[in-house]
Amino acid sequence: MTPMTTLTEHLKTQKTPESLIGLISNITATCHDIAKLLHHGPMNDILGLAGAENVQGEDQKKLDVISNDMLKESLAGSGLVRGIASEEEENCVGCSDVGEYLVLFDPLDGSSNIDINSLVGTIFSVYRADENGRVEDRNFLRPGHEQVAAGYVLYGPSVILTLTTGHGTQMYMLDQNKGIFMLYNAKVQIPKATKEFAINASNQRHWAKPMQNYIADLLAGETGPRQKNFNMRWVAAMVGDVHRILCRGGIFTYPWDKKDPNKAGKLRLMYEANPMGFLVEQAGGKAFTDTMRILDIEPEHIHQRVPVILGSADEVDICIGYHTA
Ligand code: AFP
Repeated sequence: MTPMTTLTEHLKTQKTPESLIGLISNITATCHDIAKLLHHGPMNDILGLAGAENVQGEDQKKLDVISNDMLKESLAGSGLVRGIASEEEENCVGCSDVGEYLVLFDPLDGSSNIDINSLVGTIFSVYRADENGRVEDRNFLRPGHEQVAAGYVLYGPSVILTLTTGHGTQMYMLDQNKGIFMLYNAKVQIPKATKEFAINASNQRHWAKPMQNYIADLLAGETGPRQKNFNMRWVAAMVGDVHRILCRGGIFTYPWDKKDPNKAGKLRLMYEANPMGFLVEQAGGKAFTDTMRILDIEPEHIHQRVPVILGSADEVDICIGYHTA
């Protein structure tokens, strides 16, 4: 049997700097600890609400808070990180004044799934720190195309790490006994065409006209203008929907809607759209708002929200076509 390649070994073949390998190992080791907590969920008294709201005005689950603290502590103690920004923290948190990296994360994406034992994940995004000294929020406001690494750990029937350092997208599976991530897909490739879409259809009446028209044409199936039948999936955790798309193609969208016209979308640019956009592009897919490439957005705020349309390249082009017509 061919020996399997570990995460560290594979990163070395990509000539990844030692410090970045150390940082990724730090993040994935913490995710392994989060996976162990999730595994014993109901026995650990970690389910349910924490009794507070995060900066986005959303109810925090106990596990949102616990996993945020675990990542914050391990990254701060690594000596590799200048500062972190998290979906669960109001402002960035300074770590080491000489750390080489800035790390942004959503510690537990899809946390409404925790209590029903369904998919959740940790999403992270890494930039090189540019200035010495203390960090402020403004140091994090850089476009997604400057990320040096991005990934997620999906806590499902298997614990999966999907990672890019700009050399394609790879998938690794956690060997629970050894606590090591093993490479199993060295070149993730999203099919260009698809017959599957993901959208929270309960918001349909709130969508803008172009999204209404696009989804109506998908639903019309083979008798409509697309002349083929589409299937729909919705995990309610972006990490689960994006994982499916990386495995077998599809289009995922969380569009702007009129429900809360002051919000540009539901998903966060820095913790969700940028890292997922990097992974999807590195796997041959596309990631757009309704008008532009996500990775080219100049962020204005660390908690900024954006509309998201990502997945199979041809299908994203078609969807964007409805918005630019
Ligand atoms: P939480 O992390 O607060 O559960 O939000 C998850 C999420 O931001 C994203 O992962 C999902 O795609 C989306 O929300 C689900 O939203 P709906 O509640 O509209 O299904």
